[in-house]
Amino acid sequence: MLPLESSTKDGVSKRRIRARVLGPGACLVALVVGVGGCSLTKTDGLAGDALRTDGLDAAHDPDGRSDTSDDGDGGTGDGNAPANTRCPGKGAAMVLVESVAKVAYCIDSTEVTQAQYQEFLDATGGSYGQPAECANNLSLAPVNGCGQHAPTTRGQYPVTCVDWCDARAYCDWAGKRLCGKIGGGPVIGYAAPNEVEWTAACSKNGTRAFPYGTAYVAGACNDKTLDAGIAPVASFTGCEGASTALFDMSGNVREWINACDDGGANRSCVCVGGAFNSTPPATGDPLTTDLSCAPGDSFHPPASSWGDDLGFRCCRDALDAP
Ligand SMILES: [Ca+2]
Ligand SMILES: [Ca+2]
Repeated sequence: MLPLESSTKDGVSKRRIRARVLGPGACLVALVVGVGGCSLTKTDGLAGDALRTDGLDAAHDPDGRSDTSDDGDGGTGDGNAPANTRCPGKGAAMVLVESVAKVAYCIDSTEVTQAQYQEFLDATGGSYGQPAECANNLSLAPVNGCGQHAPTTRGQYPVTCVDWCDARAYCDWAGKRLCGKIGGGPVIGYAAPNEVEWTAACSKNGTRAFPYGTAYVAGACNDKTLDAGIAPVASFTGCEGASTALFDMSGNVREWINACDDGGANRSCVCVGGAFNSTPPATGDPLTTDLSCAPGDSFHPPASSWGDDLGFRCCRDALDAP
């Protein structure tokens, strides 16, 4: 069994699980994320450019457009990178990236915000078709009593206190998908980091340990160094990367991805990137913190879990270039 920390607040059981190398969920992380750590270690500060291909960075406009990333808003918290016509969908504007295999795909420029999530709840009346593995997910609303869901006053804060099925449903409604395998579908068992949408985008296809570079920078992103608590998305200009207009891939809230074990309704799913309460690497080793793009010690709680430090963002295939 996975180690479990639980607390009760307002009669609601809150579960947060710290990853250990135990159980099927841990195996998944070891395969999905741990291997990424190995890859990053090899390339960190060394010949990372060997893995790069032209057009990896949305800043270089792989679609030939000039507006992909130079939004000029400087991360003011509105989370609104200019829309990319190759990345349609509701919610956050998306950043266009390209895989090592030159597959173009899109990732939300920010964590999904409270305002964006509320739009989903309002539009659907809180009811949305779900796959069989989410049959037990009876509510799409953030868990009452967890976090501070107040979309009218905290609209630019990331939505939290949503479980994996809630995140999946939102992304589907938005015409996107919960970030998973490049090309679509879930990450099941082994996947190289460069095959995982979220991890590849964060690490610039395995060439960076952190979204902003190869080494940890204290204060760049919203983690325990700042002790600032949760913040509106895209608040920290130093936390932009690995593509222009891609924010908070490290810290603020950790993010569900479509990487679960095969446990059915009781499966565990991976959360990536760490949160405002994550401890930075004491030795500089990216494998010692969950704030890196491919952490050695990540989270993989049951899909039904939720927390005030846990949100998500969405991905999708890019439309063909015009
Ligand atoms: Ca739910
Ligand atoms: Ca984050």
